[in-house]
Amino acid sequence: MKKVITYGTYDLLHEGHINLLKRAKALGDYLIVGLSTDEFNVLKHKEPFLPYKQRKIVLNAIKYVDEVISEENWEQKVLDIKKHNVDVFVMGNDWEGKFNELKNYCEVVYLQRTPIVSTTGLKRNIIDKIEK
Ligand code: C2G
Repeated sequence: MKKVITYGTYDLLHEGHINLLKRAKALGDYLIVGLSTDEFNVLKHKEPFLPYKQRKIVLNAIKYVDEVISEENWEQKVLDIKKHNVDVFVMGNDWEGKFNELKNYCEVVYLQRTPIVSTTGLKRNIIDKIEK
């Protein structure tokens, strides 16, 4: 079984996230998502709308996702790759080149980001609508 892993905050799920998860799953048979905890998002300078518990429920409901683990720090990826016998590490190409050291442990693939869509943009649309 070919195992794929990817990481992210996955707040306010949108087409870009789904496109990434769909293509990541297509690279193997089993997709693990390392979901950023609320505490790790503070380190990432991100303030998700949804807390980790809710973001995990949403991800677990997606047909491309086979397992969700917590992402608590920048350093855990190598341990995760070894622990879960991961064959492919995938990220959107906004991270192009940032995780190349993982090539010592598995294949590293950066996939084209879906243009235009972003959680930040969604948040702005929601706020604009509320303020109207
Ligand atoms: N993504 C995408 N297209 C978009 C938006 C996001 O392909 N329009 C991808 C990102 O490239 C990433 C994944 O969807 O691979 C999750 O996006 P985020 O939740 O924003 O992830 P991020 O905060 O970048 O966390 O250790 C890695 C970090 O946890 C990555």
